[in-house]
Amino acid sequence: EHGITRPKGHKVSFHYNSRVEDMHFGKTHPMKPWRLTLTKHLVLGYGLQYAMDTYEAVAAGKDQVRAFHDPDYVDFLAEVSPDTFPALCEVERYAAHIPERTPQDTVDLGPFNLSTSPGADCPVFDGMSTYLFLYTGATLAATNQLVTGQSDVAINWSGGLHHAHKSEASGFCYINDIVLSIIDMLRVYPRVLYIDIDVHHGDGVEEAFQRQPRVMTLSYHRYGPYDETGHRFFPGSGHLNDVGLKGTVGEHFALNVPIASGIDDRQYTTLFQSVTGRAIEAFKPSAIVLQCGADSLGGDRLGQFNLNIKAHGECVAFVKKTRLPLLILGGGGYTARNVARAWCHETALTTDNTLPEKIPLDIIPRPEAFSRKSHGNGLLFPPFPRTHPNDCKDIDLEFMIKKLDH
Ligand code: V1P
Ligand code: CA
Ligand code: ZN
Repeated sequence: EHGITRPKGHKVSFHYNSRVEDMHFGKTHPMKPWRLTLTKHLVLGYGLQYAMDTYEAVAAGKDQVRAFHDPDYVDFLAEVSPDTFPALCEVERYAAHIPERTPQDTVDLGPFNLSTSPGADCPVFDGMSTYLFLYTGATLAATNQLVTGQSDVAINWSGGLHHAHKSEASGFCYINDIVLSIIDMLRVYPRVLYIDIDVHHGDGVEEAFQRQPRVMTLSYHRYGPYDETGHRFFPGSGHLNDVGLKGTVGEHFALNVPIASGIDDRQYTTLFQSVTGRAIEAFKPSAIVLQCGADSLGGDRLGQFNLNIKAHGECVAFVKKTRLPLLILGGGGYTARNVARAWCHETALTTDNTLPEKIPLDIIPRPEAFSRKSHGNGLLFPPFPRTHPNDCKDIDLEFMIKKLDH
């Protein structure tokens, strides 16, 4: 028997559509929608569907996406495929959005920072439109559950694409489902707090609300000086002193916690709980959106932090304790087996279930993903290679708290 129970006192909804799993960004591209298949296998293998209401997501409509994005960009995204891309590039209202080539560019860029060149961050791939409008539809359905009071916590692991701009794709993100969700929430909630534990800076969300005092954005991310190759850790923004657009009413309603490589569980947990705790106290949000990018885990293909799944999950548990309406989203995460472990564990803890450490390999369809000797078959404690030295001095908490007091 699965031993899974429904949570007492709150309702959790889970939003997903398996059609996102078949998508391929390209052979060498780190973003693998297949990590969502593995997550689903663990969630169902452990029986967590008995603890929540599960909903099959439907595609968002173009009109819904236009609530934030440029209408030309939305039309382009709805029509684009590897087949239609060359012809669309010739259409005047799209061609106007082709960025000028800079010497640093390694790939040919089309309109809106999209590209069919191998190695592009935001490639045009088969089924792309379907994928984009589905992950957005799942986030909007989850949001609707919250604003109508039908759920207390709503989860969409296929969402959380925090880099997308109004009329530009960026860093594997095309439609900013987070911004769209928060816009919907603002119709009902006086104040929304956005928290981002992806290893990258949540620049798209911060930018969208930089003049908006009803939304506080708070991102924890890897941040550092230029490396040997003349690059900054992507996207290069999120300095401690960035606090929202100066001279507008949005000033002081953005917070950034830049972090060096190799941060460990103890350092991160202290930092997260003190800063997030103070932000909640000061801002008094009516609802929270939590982006749970799993590229902040140790051993991630792109990330440079050393978090274990337990510490990553403790961030979710800490936020859940506020008992505010909570939207939980995915984001980055490039070592698929660990992404699935983390998000399954976090699904469990939002429903007040504690899962057995041994993954039920006999039940899941692809046990080999979790049973390789080198990886172990535990849920929370797979052996993470610690490839990044800990360059992390404890952060100036006093400084952060002064900012919050402002
Ligand atoms: O560093 C860059 C490019 C190079 N500059 C022109 C910018 N891109 C990064 C993008 C990382 C995106 C993270 C998304 C998220 O926050 C949310 C889903 O997790 C990048 C990296 C890297 N190591 O940072 N792109 C790629 N690697 C890449 C590698 C192979 C093929 C395509 C892209
Ligand atoms: Ca972040
Ligand atoms: Zn990321």
